[in-house]
Amino acid sequence: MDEIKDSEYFQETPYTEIKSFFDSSPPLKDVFEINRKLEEFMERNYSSSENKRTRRVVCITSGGTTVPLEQRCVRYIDNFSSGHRGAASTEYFLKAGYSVIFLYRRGTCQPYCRSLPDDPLLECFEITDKSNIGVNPAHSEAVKKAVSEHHSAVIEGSLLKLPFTTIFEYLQILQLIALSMRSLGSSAMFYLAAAVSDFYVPWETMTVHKIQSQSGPLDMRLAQVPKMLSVLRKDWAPMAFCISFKLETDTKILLEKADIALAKYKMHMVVANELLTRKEEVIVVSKSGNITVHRDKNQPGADVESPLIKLIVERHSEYIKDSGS
Ligand code: 9Z3
Repeated sequence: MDEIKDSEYFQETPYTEIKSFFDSSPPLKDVFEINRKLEEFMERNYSSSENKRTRRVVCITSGGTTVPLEQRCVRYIDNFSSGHRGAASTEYFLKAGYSVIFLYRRGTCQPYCRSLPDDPLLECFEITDKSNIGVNPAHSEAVKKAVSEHHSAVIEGSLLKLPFTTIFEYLQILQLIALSMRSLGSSAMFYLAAAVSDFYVPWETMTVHKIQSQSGPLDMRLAQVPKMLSVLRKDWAPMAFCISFKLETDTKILLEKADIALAKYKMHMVVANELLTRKEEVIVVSKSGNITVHRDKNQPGADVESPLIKLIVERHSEYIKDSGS
């Protein structure tokens, strides 16, 4: 069994490490557009003026981050995540009345698209006569449901989708989102299901051009990605309700690791899951004890996210009540 060292409990990420990560990251391309979308979204969903809606807002992160090996990137290291957890959770949070900022890896599973075939454009549509195109009847129910539910979330303005690819983009956008949600106080929630790289190549030490293979075996040293969870809790959005995920493939260390994350990063909940059984059950770890949440096996197609989000919403309501807002 992996030995978990005491230092893992007590070491906090030094601010200098976090600052140097951001200072040395390549600048975010669409920063103005992202900030504009965030401002518009917050204005629509949360305002102190009485005649406007005041809603709970959750930032859901989804999919894996990449670590480029070259600045003009041909090769990269990836973190596994299909995005199913984030997409399904988005649907359940919207159903529960939350507004959702969905920070997702480009190309991964999207809300309301889970029951569509792998290649929806080509498989769901067919040529009906010479000039028209229609929905293949085999998929018409799934398409109708996906389109109408997605459209109502978009028209209502309760779903904002922001894509990322690299670890640099992910952490920079997460910071922008957190700072824009700061004023929501305890109505804000972070549900951090993205699979985030632990190691990366700092931009300034990265080769610009494609690494050449004739130089023999590749020998490279990866730096540790500073953990941003503590700075999210302490500085970016100190009143927000924060849930992180812990993924392991060895069940023997899963709960121990989740306990460490709960204490070290002062999370309100840690959702512990094992790779092979992640769609069947998760264990919610919090100060008040552990709760195992299962998918309802008697209902075909039932998701583990359904009871999971129900539990989280209950806990968030208690948190809002206790914090007096
Ligand atoms: C998770 O544990 C997610 O539940 C999964 C979902 C990635 C397993 P899918 O997208 O899978 O439905 O295919 N996410 C967090 C993974 C992670 O990187 N956690 C870090 C860690 O375990 C903490 S931030 O150290």
